[in-house]
Amino acid sequence: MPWYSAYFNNVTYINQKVPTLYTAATTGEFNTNPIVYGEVNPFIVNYGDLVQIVVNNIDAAAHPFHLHGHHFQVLDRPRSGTGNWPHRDVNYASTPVKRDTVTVMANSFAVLRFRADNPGTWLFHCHIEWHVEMGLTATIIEAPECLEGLTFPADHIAACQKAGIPYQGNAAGNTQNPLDTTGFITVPPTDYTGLVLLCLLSLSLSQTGTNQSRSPQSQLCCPSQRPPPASCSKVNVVNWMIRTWTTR
Ligand SMILES: [Cu+2]
Repeated sequence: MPWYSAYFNNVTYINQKVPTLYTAATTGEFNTNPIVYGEVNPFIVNYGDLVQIVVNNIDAAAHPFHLHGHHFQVLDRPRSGTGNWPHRDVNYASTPVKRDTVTVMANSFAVLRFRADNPGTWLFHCHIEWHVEMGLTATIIEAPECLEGLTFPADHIAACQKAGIPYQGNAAGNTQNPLDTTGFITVPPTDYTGLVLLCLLSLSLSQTGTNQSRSPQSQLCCPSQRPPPASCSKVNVVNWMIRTWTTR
């Protein structure tokens, strides 16, 4: 069976040796550099930013996109065949619907927004699980300055040790030089095993637990000593393009 891949902006998600949240926690100030995370489609978002995600779906099929860590506003989601986003914000509702999943129609687009007030490493992915295995996933590294030095429950570390998964350093587990990409996984697996999916699920479950344990007040607190960038009113526009999969 051939392997098919799917892409955001020509990049397909490839699972790395070190889970992304652990890399964010253990690479110091390098954690604002997307290089340290490997080919997980990392997007760095500053604390407090209003993030706008535009998904241009140039595929002939609809894809239900799901974001971890937030309920985003759906500002626009026109019907199939509309084409790409016209690069202008028009006629958005003053009280947009909020969802954690939105189906982006075929050959069309969606405009989504959320406030970056929940530090973490959050996956944005198609919810057709086979498409997750094909790499139709991106990773939002939200407020990395708040993730530096993050500590983990002992049973999380024990689970990594039991499974032989490194939990420190960059994507390949390099703790001396986080910018050294030696050992990064750059080639997708050659079979559909479900293992990638299992790993993603375990990561998202642990993050959900962290999210739920926070009080409303602490959601606005950054545990880091590093001051957050002064960009709280900025709108980051991220244009993510979905490409039809191709055989490798
Ligand atoms: Cu899909």
